[in-house]
Amino acid sequence: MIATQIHGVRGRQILDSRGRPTVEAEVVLAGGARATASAPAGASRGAAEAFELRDGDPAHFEGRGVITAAAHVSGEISAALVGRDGLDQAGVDGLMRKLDGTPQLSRLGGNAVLAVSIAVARAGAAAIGVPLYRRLSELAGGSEPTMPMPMVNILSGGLHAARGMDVQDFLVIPVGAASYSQALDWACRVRSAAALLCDRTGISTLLADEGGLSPGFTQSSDALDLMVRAFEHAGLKPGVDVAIALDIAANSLVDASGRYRFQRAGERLTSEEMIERLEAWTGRYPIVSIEDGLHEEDWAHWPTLTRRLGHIQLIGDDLFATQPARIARGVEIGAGNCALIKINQNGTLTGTLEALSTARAGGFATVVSARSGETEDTFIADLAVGSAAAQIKIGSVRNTERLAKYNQLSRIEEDGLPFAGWTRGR
Ligand code: 2PG
Ligand code: MG
Repeated sequence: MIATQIHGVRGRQILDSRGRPTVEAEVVLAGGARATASAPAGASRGAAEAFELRDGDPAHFEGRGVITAAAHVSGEISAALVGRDGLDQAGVDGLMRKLDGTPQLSRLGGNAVLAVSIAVARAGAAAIGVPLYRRLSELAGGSEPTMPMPMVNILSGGLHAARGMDVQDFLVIPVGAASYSQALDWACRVRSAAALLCDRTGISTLLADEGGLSPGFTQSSDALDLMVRAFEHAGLKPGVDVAIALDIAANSLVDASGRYRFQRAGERLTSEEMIERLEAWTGRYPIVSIEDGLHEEDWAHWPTLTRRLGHIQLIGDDLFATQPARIARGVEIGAGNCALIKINQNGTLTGTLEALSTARAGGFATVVSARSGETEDTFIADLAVGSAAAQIKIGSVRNTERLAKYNQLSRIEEDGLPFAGWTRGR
């Protein structure tokens, strides 16, 4: 018997930040190391994501239960993994994929497989007595652990705020910050300033799903104006200290005819018009990053978007869905210049690390990202540092499921790691 051999794996149903069930896995190694980990869940989802297995029983959590997925963890997955070396991450992940037997992990559930995958990584790190980010750095091929630049949600619309605004996320990137802790300080100042400005004009300051505000503007330009005013109110220079990132989440705008529908503003744009709109905003506002500016299957127009706006960061989220093959296609045709990395879009840690290295090899930037449905699990903080992704997107600086990750980064920062800073599109 070796101490890092998997002794047992258990699954259970817990709740996420929207009060919806999700899978937690608990892994015990033979030497006594023990770890739990849980799967996040998205609201705006790409078609190429790993499958989220839900029970569909209307009498139990409105059909959203994950009892079946949790049972797969305690049953089939546990039976296959017991006795395997917990330090053989690629072997463990490969075995689960094989056991599942489907391209999108739809039989056992991507939520079941992912929870086990990251619990194994955490248990392995505990067994050998190293911080998780160090273990992840090793698994990522020895990248130098680096503190990521955070992009922090300030205003929400789309599926994260009952479609109160057309654009899903307005975020701040503290581009001029010299350290992670300074970036966090500035982001908190901007978040407070935005709330104060909303409050003064009688706009509700209740929280959207990721802890952002949702002022419910009809025009996206009003939200962009508010961002700039919040920067100034916080005493920070727009475009120098702090800049704007957008997540358009264009998938959720497309109507049956393939047009981009800005429902609140009463507009329907073609792909060309959408590109022009993004270009106009970028000319008028200090925008340095735009995510999912076009639909996930609008491959025909992504290269045009990239030619026109490639001086800033253009992120593919639903477009790539953390699938190495889709990222490789994006690199090949010039669709965007950055890949969003979400562990549950891929389904395993090994697959996620492969997505990261595919992006990096193609010269793309990377952002490790949380989902709108999260738990107190802080895995992605260690992943962003260990893989040297250079950027992280967690949501707003509100709500414990978000703060747990920011706080984990603050703990890691004590180890004196270098800060990625901001290099693109200022
Ligand atoms: C996104 C994410 C996180 P969701 O679109 O980038 O903000 O949202 O988890 O709902 O897909
Ligand atoms: Mg997105």
